[in-house]
Amino acid sequence: MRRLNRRLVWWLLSVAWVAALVLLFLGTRRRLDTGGQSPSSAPKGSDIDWDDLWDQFEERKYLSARKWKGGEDPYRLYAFNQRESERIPSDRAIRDTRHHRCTTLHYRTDLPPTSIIITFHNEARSTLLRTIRSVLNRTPVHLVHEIILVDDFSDDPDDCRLLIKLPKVKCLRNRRREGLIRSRIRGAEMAEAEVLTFLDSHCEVNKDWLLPLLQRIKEDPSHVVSPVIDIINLDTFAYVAASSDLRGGFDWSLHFKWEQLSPKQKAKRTDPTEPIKTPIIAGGLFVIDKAWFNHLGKYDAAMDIWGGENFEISFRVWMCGGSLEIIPCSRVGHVFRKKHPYVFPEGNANTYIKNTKRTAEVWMDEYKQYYYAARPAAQGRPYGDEKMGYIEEKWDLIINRFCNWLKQEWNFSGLFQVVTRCNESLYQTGMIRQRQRCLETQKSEGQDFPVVILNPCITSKGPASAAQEWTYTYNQQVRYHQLCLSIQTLFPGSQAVLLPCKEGDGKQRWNKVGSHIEHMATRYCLDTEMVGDTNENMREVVINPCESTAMSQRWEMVMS
Ligand SMILES: [Mn+2]
Repeated sequence: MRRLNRRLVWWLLSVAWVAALVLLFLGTRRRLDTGGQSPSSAPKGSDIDWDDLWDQFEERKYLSARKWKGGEDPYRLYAFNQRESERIPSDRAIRDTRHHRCTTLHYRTDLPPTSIIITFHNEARSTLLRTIRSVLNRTPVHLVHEIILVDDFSDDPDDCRLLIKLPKVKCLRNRRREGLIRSRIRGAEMAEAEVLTFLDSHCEVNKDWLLPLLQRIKEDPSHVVSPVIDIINLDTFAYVAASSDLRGGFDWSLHFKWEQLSPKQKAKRTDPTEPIKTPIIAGGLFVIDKAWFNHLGKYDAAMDIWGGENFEISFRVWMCGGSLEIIPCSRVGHVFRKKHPYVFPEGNANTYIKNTKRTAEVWMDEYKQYYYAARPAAQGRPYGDEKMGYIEEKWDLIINRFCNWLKQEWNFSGLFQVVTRCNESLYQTGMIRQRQRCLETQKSEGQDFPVVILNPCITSKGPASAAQEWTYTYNQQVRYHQLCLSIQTLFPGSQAVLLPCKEGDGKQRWNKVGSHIEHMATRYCLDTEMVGDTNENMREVVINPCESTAMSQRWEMVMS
């Protein structure tokens, strides 16, 4: 009996062995079949396949490593030390630069996988490979749905094509030079995952970089998040920790710069792992929910090559009720260079002017004069034929989807001013009714401004109904043209009056809470009282302590 068992075991083992050989053979064939197509992808496989794929990937050959000659300039092609980059292994270890408290955080187990989009034009093979390899080495496998390389018409078409042998990597190649912006749009359109991660092509991601970013998006998909960007030294390729007390800022010429948090803001930050809200993102590296990216209208596709797109997308995110954050527990290194190594077909300065001018024209309204003052060369410059259609489309987008910038509890100079017009276009118009009667304005002799009364509603459109037409604005004013609903005194029973609107006057702010209209400064409710004791139709409009059962405090805003 025991002998029979042993035989059975041997037999089973032999079958398993043959089966494994057949599978291995098929697996190899499948891998070979996938090469050379565009767009195409590496085979899907388990983690175990990954090592296998790395073994097959002939790194030295891909890098076409060669001996550097004495007089050769290693900075010539890429404006960083190419020789040093080639000397450093693609999977080198780097220091974990996070605050030690980050290592104690726990992340959700249901984080969404992401499509990582890396666009490049004539990138050094060594830095591009290190970017990809650091992602594959330092990201949980199940969170990387795919890595989409968008080769923006590099001189050598093989740069991208050879890399699809790596796990999860796909390659798209543009047929002509499109620039970063249109390349990213192309990558995003092809992405299969629900979250998009944009990475630059000369980065190295650090330990657990992706988890806190995805976590933030899982919490609220309108967050657009960016890591702290560490510095990879362009001469030595040393990985250096950047300060995590920085946020993005800009001057009126629309030049991006890093800004120190103020001492007050720093003092408020008791938890170093908390996100830092930022007016502007640097633009190279960020994570965004795909549906939200599409909802915002993606990028301005008429922008060329590089630059300005980070302002444009940042303004859009804030104005449409999202937020931009730097997540200190996420660290990604980036090779910062002193100049662009590649060619701008229309010239570097011209392209930057065109792109930022589009941003100013589309988003900055009267504040664009500051832009022109800071960048006089932009005046009279062309900025693309699609301008008008683009602007109209974007304004529709904002108005339809109701940006709620002011609902954000905070603001910052500069950007706050930029959004003024956006907010002014946000209002609702209609009647404010109490059963069959409506708030009405009535001119009266000897008064500077019309008085506010309650009169039977007029539903047919015309001059009569105009006196019952109110506008409720984003900043909680109840307006009749240039006049705002206000009160005479802060005491109960005080009459509601119309006064010229004044921005920031608390007496002119009203909040709709259920069927009540609450006066913000006093917390009393809009109420009606009979005048004298006979005429039921004549009621005056006052404020009184709120009472949930009082019919005279029930209002309906019939707004469009
Ligand atoms: Mn870069």
